[in-house]
Amino acid sequence: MQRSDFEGRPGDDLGRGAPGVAARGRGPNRPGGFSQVDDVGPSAGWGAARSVTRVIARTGEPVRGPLAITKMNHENGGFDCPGCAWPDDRKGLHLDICENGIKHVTWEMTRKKTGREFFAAHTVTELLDWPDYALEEQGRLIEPMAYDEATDMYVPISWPDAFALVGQTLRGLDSPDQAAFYTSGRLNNEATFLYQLWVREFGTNNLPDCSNMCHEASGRALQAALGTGKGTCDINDWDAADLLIVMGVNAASNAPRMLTTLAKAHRRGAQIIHINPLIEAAARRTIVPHEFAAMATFRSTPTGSRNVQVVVGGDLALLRGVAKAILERAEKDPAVLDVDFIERHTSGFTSYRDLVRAADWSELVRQSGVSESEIREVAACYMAVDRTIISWCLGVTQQDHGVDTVHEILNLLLLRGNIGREGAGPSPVRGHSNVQGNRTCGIDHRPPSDFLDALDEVCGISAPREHGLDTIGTIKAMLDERVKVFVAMGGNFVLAAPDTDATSAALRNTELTVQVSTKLNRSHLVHGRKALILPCLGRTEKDTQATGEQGVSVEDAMSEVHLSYGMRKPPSEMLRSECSIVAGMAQATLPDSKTPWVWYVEDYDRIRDTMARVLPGFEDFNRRVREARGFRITQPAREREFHTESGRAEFHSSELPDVMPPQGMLVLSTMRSHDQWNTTVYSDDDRYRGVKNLRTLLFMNRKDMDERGLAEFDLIDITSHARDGSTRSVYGYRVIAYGISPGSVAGYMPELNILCGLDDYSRQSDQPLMKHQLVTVTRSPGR
Ligand SMILES: Nc1nc2c(c(=O)[nH]1)N[C@H]1C(S)=C(S)[C@@H](COP(=O)(O)OP(=O)(O)OC[C@H]3O[C@@H](n4cnc5c(=O)[nH]c(N)nc54)[C@H](O)[C@@H]3O)O[C@H]1N2
Ligand SMILES: Nc1nc2c(c(=O)[nH]1)N[C@H]1C(S)=C(S)[C@@H](COP(=O)(O)OP(=O)(O)OC[C@H]3O[C@@H](n4cnc5c(=O)[nH]c(N)nc54)[C@H](O)[C@@H]3O)O[C@H]1N2
Ligand SMILES: [Mo]
Repeated sequence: MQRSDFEGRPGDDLGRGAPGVAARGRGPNRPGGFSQVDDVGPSAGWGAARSVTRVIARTGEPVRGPLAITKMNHENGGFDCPGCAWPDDRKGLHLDICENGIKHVTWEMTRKKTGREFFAAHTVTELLDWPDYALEEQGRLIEPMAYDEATDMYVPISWPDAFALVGQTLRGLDSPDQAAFYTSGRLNNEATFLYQLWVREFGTNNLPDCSNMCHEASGRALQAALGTGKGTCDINDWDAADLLIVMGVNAASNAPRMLTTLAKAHRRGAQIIHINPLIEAAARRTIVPHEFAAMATFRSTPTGSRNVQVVVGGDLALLRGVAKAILERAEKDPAVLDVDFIERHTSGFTSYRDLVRAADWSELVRQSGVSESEIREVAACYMAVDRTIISWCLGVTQQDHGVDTVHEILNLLLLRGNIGREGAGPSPVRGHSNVQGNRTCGIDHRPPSDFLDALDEVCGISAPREHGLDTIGTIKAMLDERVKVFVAMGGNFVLAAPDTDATSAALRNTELTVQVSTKLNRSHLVHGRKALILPCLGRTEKDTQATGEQGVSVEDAMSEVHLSYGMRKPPSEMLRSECSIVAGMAQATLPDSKTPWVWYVEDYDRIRDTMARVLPGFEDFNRRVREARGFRITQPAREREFHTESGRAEFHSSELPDVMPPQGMLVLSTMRSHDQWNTTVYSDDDRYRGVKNLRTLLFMNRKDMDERGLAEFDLIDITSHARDGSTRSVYGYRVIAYGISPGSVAGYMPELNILCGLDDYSRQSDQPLMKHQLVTVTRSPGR
């Protein structure tokens, strides 16, 4: 049922933070207004099919799109879905695919091309006024372009000249630390390895990446507590768990193939608890995509057994409450703890126990927004089963105390020995399809010294030991001219990073920006005094080098590494692979380099042979990666071998943070819609949340609306209050009544990055507080 149907386009009311710069990433508003629908039905199924059909029709790929999809995530010769990092089905199911993966692939496969004629027809200043959607809609970038200041246009440049410009500018710097090298998590392992090798041979660890905004907190906590930066579970564990706790993930939109696993788990009687300020689609029911009978009869399967609605930022308090209930029970019934495991394998238990015992129930309830009885029910559920997995994503990590919350997840698992055995353990949901592989292969601004030692020895370089800049550090350094060259392997930095105004000013302050990309985006328009756009092959395309067609490897969220082969003819002969572009830039930068850049690119097996000698767990890489579905990087923590200082898994005792907003303020959490891939917005709909044709919105609890005298769809202004006292506003948003925890509000990234001040980042992880901004909400004046 449709609650309301407004006339007029919401876009008309937009007051934006920074004209010409701010995210305007909205899809094509359809005439006929926007709406919110009450009953959105189960996830996946026919709604998904309709949505996919629309995207395929728009990219003009009605035949090649669907054909390509049958080759996706296949064990023999297919390409890895460039979408999320959820592992492939172990049985190679032919339809282990999802709506959003399909959108993602067809987005790359468009027939449209953004060639030199396009750039000759538009100045950069003019393009800055285009919506983001329209920029990407122009199609694939097909030849290298350089910014020409005299005409304010991008003009063609040859590959050798482009490389020479990069090389000259980098060599002209006073120090290698005056350059920063960003990675978006799609870059394959081989290109990643060459990229970091180039950067370190050049002499810096300035390797910011999207992970700095994503799972930095998870990596830090996991490393400190378990001696591994990754989750320990694989998909078989998911299939064996009795209880799955899913925290701060919108699985139906962002890891849709997880729904199949959740549906299967529910059928075999496992419990599934979702912890989220919103009740998301995955917490309800799904139609499993490869179950044709279910598709045909609309038969859906539940994917959740309980929802716990925390307040934004309240997860740590909730988990501590669960631990408190368990420790209370343990006084009478010690068997609820895995005492043997705690004694043999952990350290820090007593101080953690004392801390939890001292915690005050009323404070835990206030800080989590969850009642004591509900917290106790979660604890009872946890104590009733043998095998538990806790999974989490950005709702947990993009918080001031994200590292502590991940530690608390681990504490809870350790209490009952839920690690290093089948069906149990921590299992973060990673983001980009190869973001985990990027870290494994050396994208790290704080590289471990044993990695650098191995790199030096095998590659004959002397890598710098000093830590480099992360995302926030890079923006600050560009602002005050400590960094003068910014190179990006993919991504859309200006929109993805916090504080859009500051990030724009930072990029504009540089001597040179280099973007290696597949499609035009805002980061090409907000550039340095000189700028290059270097177009690359996508993952679906054949990568042919001197010795023939090349495959590239990727690592999924569960540490499985496998090969991916493109299968389509590239849209232009001018395109180069990411490996080849890195090698070209490296050669131009390091004329005396002993690294055989060209030789590496001729045959990626040669890169893999070097990687095998540098990276632990990659022994015999070329052979193992060619086995069916590749191999899993060994995980000592999975075997209860903890590479921490104490040699044990560490309980971590942290203070309970105060996450409550001051009187009159709300806490804003920013997230993705269903029809979006990070900064790429496919349409203005958000199907599972029942929203049509509207992105400039704020989900708010009725109670908070009533307090402010707001009715649904009223126009509001949102002002954020940064730590340094500065304020930032967006105007003319619409309020949507939603079942979100009182005191918490939610809206969409990347538009709302305007509100996230540059200094508002976690001191634990240096992650921007994208899920915890203090805001005030007022009715737009004159409405
Ligand atoms: N289709 C699609 N897939 C994607 C992406 C995409 O943009 N589109 N992006 C990829 C990337 S890079 C990443 S990192 C992942 C992101 O995957 P998600 O983490 O699912 O991303 P968000 O959309 O930010 O959603 C955050 C979720 O956390 C909840 N949340 C917000 N605040 C809190 C809180 O304080 N506590 C708890 N418990 N929950 C909270 C929100 O309600 C929402 O359900 O997805 C990846 N997959
Ligand atoms: N407010 C707020 N901000 C956020 C977040 C949030 O939850 N809230 N989430 C953060 C997170 S988790 C992340 S990961 C970042 C995402 O940050 P990024 O990774 O920087 O952004 P994307 O939107 O994924 O990048 C899209 C662009 O990548 C390029 N591209 C696509 N495919 C390829 C390819 O195969 N090769 C190359 N070289 N380029 C390609 C295209 O040009 C496309 O426009 O955003 C962060 N920003
Ligand atoms: Mo991410």
